[in-house]
Amino acid sequence: MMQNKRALITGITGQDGSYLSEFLLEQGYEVHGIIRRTSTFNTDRIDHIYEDPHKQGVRLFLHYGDLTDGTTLRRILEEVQPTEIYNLGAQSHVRVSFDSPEYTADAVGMGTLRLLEAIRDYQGRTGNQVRFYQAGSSEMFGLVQAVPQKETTPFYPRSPYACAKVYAHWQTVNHRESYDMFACNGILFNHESPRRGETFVTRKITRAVARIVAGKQKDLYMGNLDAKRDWGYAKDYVRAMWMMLQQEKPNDYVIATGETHSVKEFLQIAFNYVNLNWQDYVKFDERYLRPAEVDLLIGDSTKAQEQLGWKPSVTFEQLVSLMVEADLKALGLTSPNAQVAESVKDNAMIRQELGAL
Ligand code: NDP
Ligand code: GDR
Repeated sequence: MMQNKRALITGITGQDGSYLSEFLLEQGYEVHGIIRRTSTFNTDRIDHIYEDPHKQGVRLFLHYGDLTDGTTLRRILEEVQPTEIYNLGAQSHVRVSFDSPEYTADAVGMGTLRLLEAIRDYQGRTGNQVRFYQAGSSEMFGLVQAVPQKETTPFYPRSPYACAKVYAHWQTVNHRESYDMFACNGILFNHESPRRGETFVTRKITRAVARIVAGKQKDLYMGNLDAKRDWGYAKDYVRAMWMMLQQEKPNDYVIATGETHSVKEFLQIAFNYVNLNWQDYVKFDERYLRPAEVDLLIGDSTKAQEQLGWKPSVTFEQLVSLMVEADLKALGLTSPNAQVAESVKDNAMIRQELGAL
């Protein structure tokens, strides 16, 4: 077990925050997370690992705060004195960022700067070193400049979200170069799981498939079905974040599977899994279109594979099937196709995920 490893995570209640917390707790870390005050509970994804802080031996702690509130970020940093910070907090929905561009820029762009500046001052004053991970995105590549996209591919962001992530990326690089901080940018391509937010396309589809089977939904309204994404499994991707912070020197890494698939292909596999034809259910609604679209993402993670020893372990078909399985299970349904269901469980992480549901 490691000694004195203390992580602070922004965005701990999100998909990645929840998997990263589990992973770090398994590695022996003390984990602190920043949560937002909301009028209804927002801790569903971490409830299973949360324990009463009055108990002996508890290693997960939550603090109220917000990336738009610099004073609180500084106070939490002083209190927690983390050795590693993972900045996963974000208004992370690309379509929504067109509706709320200013807030998105504040939380995603300025929020990262606030955190970096807080760390700079804290390190300067105490001499304690903090390793920093910034949750960068393949959306920064935006309009296709080259494929596959890698660390040296120029950015061309196509949404307020992506513009803010580019700003956060360069602030992270600039703090590394100006103040000798251990700061890394992960440039992560889309990664999904049964814990994915219900309005992202993958989960929207798999949830709809289960609800259609259950007779709770008839139609599925969607936007651009031709967009292509490089989709991986979130558990594989949080491991990469941690690996970046264990290196001797800070650096930036693309994390991707190297395969691309269209939204249509996702629909086809998800509906086929329950022996349905997606064309019978999917309808078009222009409100799911974006003012500017990212047509094609496919990542080259050679650098991460060579330097970190990271590689993805879940195939596209396994990912889609896992997500449909999980949504069926959540509604108390079993897969209509036992053979396919068994083949999904080839991977130990998938078995664990489905077992825990
Ligand atoms: P989610 O949308 O699932 O989670 C976002 C998290 O950020 C939630 O915990 C949310 O809190 C929190 N949050 C939102 N606004 C603020 C704010 N103003 N201050 C503090 N916290 C805030 O995202 P993912 O887990 O999927 O992604 C994690 C990070 O990685 C994000 O930064 C995302 O942009 C980035 N990313 C994600 C990829 C993906 O495919 N999943 C790919 C590349 C990058 P609450 O629960 O209260 O809403
Ligand atoms: P993305 O994910 O924008 O890639 O950002 P999303 O799942 O929202 O969209 C993927 C593609 O599907 C198309 N699409 C639809 N999308 C949604 N949400 N709803 C629909 O009905 C629909 N129909 C078609 C979209 O146009 C798009 O082309 C995700 C987020 O997690 C970001 O935070 C992260 O940085 C990137 O992935 C990498």
